[in-house]
Amino acid sequence: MLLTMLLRFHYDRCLAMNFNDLLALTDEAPVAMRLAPVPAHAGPKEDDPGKGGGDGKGGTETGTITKTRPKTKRPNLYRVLLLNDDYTPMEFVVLVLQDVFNKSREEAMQIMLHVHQKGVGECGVYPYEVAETKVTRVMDTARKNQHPLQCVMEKQ
Ligand code: TYC
Repeated sequence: MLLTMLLRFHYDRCLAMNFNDLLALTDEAPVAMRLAPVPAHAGPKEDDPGKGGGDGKGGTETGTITKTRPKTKRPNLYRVLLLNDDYTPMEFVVLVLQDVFNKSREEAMQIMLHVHQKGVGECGVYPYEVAETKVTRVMDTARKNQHPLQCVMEKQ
């Protein structure tokens, strides 16, 4: 009878304890567990994977936010210039400006007159290979027609 009462008392005490109290009674529980109560929520929130828990497997994953820069480089530009001379006919220069540089008749006339008066004038600004092709076309056309017209390019 006494044994039954003792057992009953012990059983009631155990029911009144929470899990941490029970852990504190056992020698198997690690010291940290016995001293510190387990927080109700110790892991990362499922809807907030970026905070605290890393990949959810216990690691601490860190991310680096990098701003990606576009890898496009602006090409070097070259001015294509016509030089004046005393022999190339004005009409030939106007036709070249229309054909090679895609100028309107009026624009071509203006550029030709500018070169005629000032000695040099700009036909356009282009990336290296485009400028080179235009210079070659002007020089080839002038040579075929036996005109001394000169065309050059310079880095802008
Ligand atoms: N000066 C030339 C003439 O009087 C015309 C000319 C204009 C020639 C422009 C070249 O790039 C030039 N016939």
